[in-house]
Amino acid sequence: MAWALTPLTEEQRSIQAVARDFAATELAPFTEVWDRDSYFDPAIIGKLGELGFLGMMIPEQYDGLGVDTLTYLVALEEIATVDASIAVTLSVHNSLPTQMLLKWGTEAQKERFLKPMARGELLGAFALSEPDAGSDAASLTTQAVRDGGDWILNGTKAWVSSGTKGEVILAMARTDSPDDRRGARGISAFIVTPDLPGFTVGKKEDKMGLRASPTVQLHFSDMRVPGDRLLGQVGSGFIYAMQSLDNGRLGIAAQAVGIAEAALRHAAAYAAERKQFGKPIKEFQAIQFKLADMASRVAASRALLHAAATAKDRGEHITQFSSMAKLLASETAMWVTTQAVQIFGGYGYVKDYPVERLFRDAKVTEIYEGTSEIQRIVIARELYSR
Ligand code: COS
Repeated sequence: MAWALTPLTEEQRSIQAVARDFAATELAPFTEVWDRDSYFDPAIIGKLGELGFLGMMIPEQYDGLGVDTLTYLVALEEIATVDASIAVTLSVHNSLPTQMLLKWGTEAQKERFLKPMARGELLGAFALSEPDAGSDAASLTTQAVRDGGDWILNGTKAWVSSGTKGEVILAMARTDSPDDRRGARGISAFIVTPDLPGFTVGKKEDKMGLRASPTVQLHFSDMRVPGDRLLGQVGSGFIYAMQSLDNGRLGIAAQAVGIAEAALRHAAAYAAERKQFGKPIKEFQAIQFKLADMASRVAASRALLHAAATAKDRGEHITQFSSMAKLLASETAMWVTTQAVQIFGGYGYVKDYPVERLFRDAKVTEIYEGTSEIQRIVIARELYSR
């Protein structure tokens, strides 16, 4: 049913097949119970690491797989059609902390953190948001103060995906002083690890969806961070975070396309089986029209995402494209899963069928890594920036 809108190379098709097989054998039997128990299985990370899936866009020189963005997103979509929680774990790790280290890390930082992350030995996380700084990310208040060669960090980060298991956390903190606030330019990026004194994992969120991906608060209380954990330049952390989110949003779009594709497949199969008024409900135009619209929107989302991915691989500026892909794919995921629940009727509203979970999982794609409203702001602003 899912045809490739962008012709894939043999290598891309083979990595896609590896992801599909992995999802069918290693994830599908457990997805339902992990969702029910809100359980994250760390063994999966080791297995994905063995496949190279935790270093997908990291060059081989740093122990990664070294594939292009399209290959990565095609594999991510396959994982997301089966388990959107594992997909977001992969997306965050591959799009945000590893890319930040690759782009702005020193050789010593790459040796120490990036290489084991690419091998799947250390899982990465990204800590930008705070309890009072979400869409307005530049208003974050976690403060970093120099102390000799070290930095002392105080503050709370919120909505950190993989936060309980994150072993390398790229955290943004203010390095400007209270009497000389510099807005977005007063923020720097730090490589934080859970062994630092003053680091604690706080509240684990009890979420509507993506229940097998742990989301937590992190507390930094007089946390002493060695000077060599600063990433790049002082004052550039917000820019690094924004540039990285341009990539991250492609990952979330791929996750959303996967969720929508899964909902479409389940709904189409159910409509062929379910009989009412003496015939399968797929014989009714009311259902056919829904399925046709679902399939069209999934295809459009995938096409835009693949176009954005190839633009990125050509080195083009993708801020607008990436926000468009995320906006279209996430709103498609929410709409398609809603239609799928409707096609299932009462059976869609209970946990006996996967569309109930897909509906819950879809919602957050319209919220995290920038809400749909923020994507519209970015898209509109870019219209005037050329
Ligand atoms: N790439 C590179 N640089 C970027 C950028 C991007 N995509 N977006 C912004 N910047 C730069 C700007 O160019 C500006 O740099 P200068 O200081 O050199 O002028 C700086 O960052 C500040 O940008 P801006 O003034 O646009 O910041 P705002 O406070 O207006 O915020 C939005 C912009 C709303 C787009 C940003 O806060 C945002 O994306 N919010 C959502 C945050 C988010 O996605 N959080 C989810 C985290 S994961 S749960």
